[in-house]
Amino acid sequence: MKIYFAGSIRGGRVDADLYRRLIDHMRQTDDVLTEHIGKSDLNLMEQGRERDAKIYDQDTAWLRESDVLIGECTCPSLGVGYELAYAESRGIPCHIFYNSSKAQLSAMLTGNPYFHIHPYRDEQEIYPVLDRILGHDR
Ligand code: 6IA
Repeated sequence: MKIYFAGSIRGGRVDADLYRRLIDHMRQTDDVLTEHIGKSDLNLMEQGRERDAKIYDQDTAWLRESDVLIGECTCPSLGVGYELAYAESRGIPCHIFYNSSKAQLSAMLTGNPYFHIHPYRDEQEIYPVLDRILGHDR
């Protein structure tokens, strides 16, 4: 499966290591188009309209070719919210994970029956759910 993994970048990088572990897990069996989300050395200060336009074009192209969007939404991110709406408008299945002991999700996500929402309290709960979504029940 082609997976679009969405996680916060300019919204904050507190969960970057978690993103990397989730991406590494999914990469064992599937194709993660957005591996960079888990990188620890992203230069968040680097910006510019031209550069950002390239990022937008690339990410929306990847979204259109993905089979599923997996979002980690504990750390709120405008970009991830946008990607979720973009995926919904194109009928791409969306699975949203968030740590319910650390964050409350926006009602615009929890209130929308299109989204599959997976609250967790411990990271280890995520992996079997991911395997089931990707069709790798172990
Ligand atoms: O609003 P945010 O920056 O938190 O949005 C994060 C989401 O937007 C992620 O799921 C990404 O798919 C996408 N995104 C945002 N910035 C980038 C990016 N920047 N590269 C690729 N995808 C991005 C490169 C680093 C940049 C900060 C210089």
